[in-house]
Amino acid sequence: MTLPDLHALRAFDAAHHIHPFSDNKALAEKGTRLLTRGEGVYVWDQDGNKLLDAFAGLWCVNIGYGRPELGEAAKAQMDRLAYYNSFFGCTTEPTVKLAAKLAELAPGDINHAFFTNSGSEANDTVLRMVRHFWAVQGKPEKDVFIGRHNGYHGSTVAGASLGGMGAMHKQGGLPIPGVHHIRAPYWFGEGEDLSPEAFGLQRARELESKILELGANRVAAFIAEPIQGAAGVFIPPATYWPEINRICKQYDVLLVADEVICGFGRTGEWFGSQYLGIDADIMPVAKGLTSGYIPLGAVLFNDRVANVLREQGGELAHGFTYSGHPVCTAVALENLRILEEEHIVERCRIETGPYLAERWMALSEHPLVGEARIAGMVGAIELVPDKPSRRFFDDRGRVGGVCRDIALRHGLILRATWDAMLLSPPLVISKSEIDELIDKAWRALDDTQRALGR
Ligand code: PXG
Repeated sequence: MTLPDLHALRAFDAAHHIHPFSDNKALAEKGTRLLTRGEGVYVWDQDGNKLLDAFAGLWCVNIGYGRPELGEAAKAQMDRLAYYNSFFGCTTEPTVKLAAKLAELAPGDINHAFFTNSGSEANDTVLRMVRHFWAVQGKPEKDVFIGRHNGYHGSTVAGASLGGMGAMHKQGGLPIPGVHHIRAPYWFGEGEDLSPEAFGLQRARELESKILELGANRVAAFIAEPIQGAAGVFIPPATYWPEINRICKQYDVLLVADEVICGFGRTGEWFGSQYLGIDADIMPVAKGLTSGYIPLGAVLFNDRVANVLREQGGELAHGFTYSGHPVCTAVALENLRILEEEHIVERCRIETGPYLAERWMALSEHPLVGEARIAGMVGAIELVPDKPSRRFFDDRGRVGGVCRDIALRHGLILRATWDAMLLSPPLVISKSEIDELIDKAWRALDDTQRALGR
């Protein structure tokens, strides 16, 4: 397609396409960026600009762009059997193989998969299945979920309710009844004078207080991201998750670790639960499961939950036309094959992840940076007005937006949440590409500093 055609498409976009999580009026006036091609860690836009995508699309393109094997797997499956459902006692070969593969990869006795099309649908599935799990054991009153403020679990009714995003709750009458939220272990923003360790314990114990307030007989599950992503990559203090494990066990509350971002190598382990030592009963996954090449999510369950659903659950009154879509599961299998056979997760853990961490953490020396943090290949830097104080800018969010736009002009895609710049590159990023990423980040920080007149 020629360039003028691409620009015409942007006009159609403004006229006809409503974008998610966007001020659509402002966007139509400004014009969207139209991405045309991707290879490895790079994407190209309508003007031919080559951009280093340090955000892996939307936390998902773990194997990088442009791997032909995934398209070939999709085509082979489409040619053989483009679709069949998993209802009426049926199944398909790639879907069975994927369920078995996930049982092998997932920690402990998490051995069972229910397939969805997205992370949001996975979390809607969690809500319904967990309530059913307790109800069929004679505990229908054990139906309350506890999530976290600024948690992100998707944009469907249950997903957005389990999440704790205030702006989402304001639209559409959310959260639904039976969902409560506790505060997050966001030490940089809220830890005040406590040590990270003391703060981690304090925030974990908010779960215990909430369970006691509501009554353990009423609390069905606690849901949280191992590392809170969209909110700003909150890497919890080391004391947080062991205490959460203890509390969930003590009060017999199911622990749901939302692995949609952390799953499939993001932290250098296959799952964030392994990286942080989380004893999850249930793990919703999506994104990196197919590296974003095709939509697919799943809920992974341990033996305890699956056995109750099987033995006592009766007919499961839940499912989607595309639960276990064979083309999507074939693509996922190919993605997992590449992650495994090319040792991508392992390399991220022992070689490229530590190198990225060393270089990313050095950004904390920049006068604009209040903190740098990273786990495997997911990280953040906090931009601050006054380095040692851990204080936010008064007009919170503006400087992050300025830095994001400047980074883009340097050919680097970084995500901004408020004034935190977020990092989540494809896991295949090489050391020289990491050098390029960091050089561009430094330049973006310097230019942002200049733009602030400092
Ligand atoms: N759980 C987590 C932890 C997520 O990050 C979802 C569930 C929902 O997945 P789907 O596939 O339904 O989108 C997500 C998605 C952002 C951003 O701005 C993050 C997500 C989605 C959209 C925007 O960082 N994460």
